[in-house]
Amino acid sequence: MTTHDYVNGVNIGDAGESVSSAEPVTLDSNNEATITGHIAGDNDTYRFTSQRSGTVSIELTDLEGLVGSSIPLPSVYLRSYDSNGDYLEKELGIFSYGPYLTYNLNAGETFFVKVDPVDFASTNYNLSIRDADDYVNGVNIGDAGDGISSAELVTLDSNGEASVTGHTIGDDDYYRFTSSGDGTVTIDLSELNLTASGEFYFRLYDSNGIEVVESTSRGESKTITYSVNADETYTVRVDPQGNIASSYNLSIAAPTRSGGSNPGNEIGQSEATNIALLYGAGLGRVPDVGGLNFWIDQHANGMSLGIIAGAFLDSSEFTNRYGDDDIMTSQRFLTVMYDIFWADSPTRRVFLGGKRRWRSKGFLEKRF
Ligand SMILES: [Ca+2]
Ligand SMILES: [Ca+2]
Ligand SMILES: [Ca+2]
Ligand SMILES: [Ca+2]
Repeated sequence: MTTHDYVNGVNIGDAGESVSSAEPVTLDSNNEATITGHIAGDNDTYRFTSQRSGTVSIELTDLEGLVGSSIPLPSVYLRSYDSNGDYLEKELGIFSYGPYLTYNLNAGETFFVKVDPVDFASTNYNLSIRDADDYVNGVNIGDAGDGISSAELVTLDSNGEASVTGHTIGDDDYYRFTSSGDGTVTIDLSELNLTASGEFYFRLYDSNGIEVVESTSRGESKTITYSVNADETYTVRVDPQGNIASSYNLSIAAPTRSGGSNPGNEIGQSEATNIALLYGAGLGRVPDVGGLNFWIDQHANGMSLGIIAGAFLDSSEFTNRYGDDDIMTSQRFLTVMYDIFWADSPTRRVFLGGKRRWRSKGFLEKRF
């Protein structure tokens, strides 16, 4: 058993008793540091300097005689102090879990932590300063919501994948994602740092908020697989039992649309644009959303653009405005088409280069 204190692996002898004699600790670029120490009735006090803004979790673990013991001896207080050395708060380590505190830091800010045994207790300990924020695809989102309704949105990339680096201090973290395809989603929870008795639940909820998978296995990693449907939203819950603090990695690999069962019922952006242009050509106006989606669905289900163009020309909207295209002369039809395109500049711009080819009303159907 060592009786020395180690800051990031360096033996510093014995950390000071109070704020005024605190051992200095420079946090790394992630605002993290690891200390292994020993107390024998004395206090160990450390001074931390933040490298950036964010929330840190200060965790005291591996207290001897606490883990697995029903008798809370020795008991140890973890105390924090602000940059002026003014006392902030304390947490007592008992039973299975060591104490932890959180602190919101500004870049360059200093704070102090004291390991303070009750009644001259002796124990080894680990003291970890960890970045306590959650990151979705590398973006700091603070803390993911603690319920389904406040779940953090996770955007999947074109491969259906996303990664989360998170942290819990006994609270739950919920994340929701929408699968773009039908198939099996695989969700990994890993890199948990647990005490011997720490346990995580890991749950998946469907779009109705019904729990569909529960993983209760112990260990440093867990995997959920589930058959998901395209365009449905699912929620993942990182659910530590008790007040354990831990960081974790969460990765999501969902099926993509190309792996879906009915790609034939999807049309591309250029096809949708063609239908929108048909509105301009056939009706002389910008499409309404409902009508555009109706014709996009018709086209996705096999109706050709030529037939759709004909439907526009036969519509009461066209007939009421310009007359029946089936009985109008070709000269009249061309005049109508020119009126439409000259009146509607975005459409006209698209068709201007080809206007000399307007020789018969059959052109409109051939054009598409
Ligand atoms: Ca010490
Ligand atoms: Ca000491
Ligand atoms: Ca969190
Ligand atoms: Ca949370």
